[in-house]
Amino acid sequence: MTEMIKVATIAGSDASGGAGLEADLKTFSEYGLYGMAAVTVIATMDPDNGWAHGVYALPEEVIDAQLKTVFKGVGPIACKTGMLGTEYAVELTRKYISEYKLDHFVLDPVMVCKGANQPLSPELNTAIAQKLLPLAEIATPNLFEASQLAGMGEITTLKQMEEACKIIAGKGARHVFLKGGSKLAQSDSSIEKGRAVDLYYDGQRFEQIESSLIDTTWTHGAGCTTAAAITSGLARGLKAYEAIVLAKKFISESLSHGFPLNQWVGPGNPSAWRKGFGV
Ligand code: PXL
Repeated sequence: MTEMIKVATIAGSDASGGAGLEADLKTFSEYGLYGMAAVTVIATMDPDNGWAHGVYALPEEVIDAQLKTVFKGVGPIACKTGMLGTEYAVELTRKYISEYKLDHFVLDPVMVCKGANQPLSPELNTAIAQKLLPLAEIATPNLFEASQLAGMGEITTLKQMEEACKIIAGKGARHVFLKGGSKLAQSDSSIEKGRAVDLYYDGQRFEQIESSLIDTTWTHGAGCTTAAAITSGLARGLKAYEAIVLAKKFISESLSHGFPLNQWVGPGNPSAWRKGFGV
């Protein structure tokens, strides 16, 4: 009997299935891992109201009980966070990750959902930066999240991305993967149109990770899937940079096979990675 590698996500549930812990678990599975989940909030979307998002936080004791199940009861080798939603979820996450000395912790600092342009709250963003960045093996902010974590204004150039990475690493993340994605080429004229440029920083060295932009609107859950793929790579023994490069391939494949769920939203397809299942 081969032993399964166990990983966990501490994240919100996306009832529509494309993002949040649903995306994480699907991704873990594609990497051949055993996935666990502690639910922090439940996100809903209303088809009678233009797909407006609702976010329902679970009570503190329910999150605590789930984290106990996951960390004390089983013990993952790696863990990621997604939408935490409340300051008590941030504090509980800090407590369990430090108590169980989890090295492979990937912090995806989710601050808004695509489609909901209201940041959850500035206090929450500060708590994430103060309590979770010091524990993170890798932080995976997008441009907006990086500006919040670094306490900078809007990030529109590669130079500002470098500055943000340095500040975020200074706050304790051992590696930073800052996703410039499709946005950067729109605001930094030195970036060739049609290229997606992300930046990796390990505290000393920068690496630009470039890919061609995938022309799709079906990108729901891309951030969650990327961070889950990075976590999976670490769980499988890859170094941070290797895990990121592999995760980029995984998400590119997923986004190349995205599909609509309805007129509002469509996810990538993390199972696109699995070639030739004969159907
Ligand atoms: O994609 C960000 C995200 C993360 N987590 C949950 C979400 C979303 C966006 O919809 O619902 C639970």
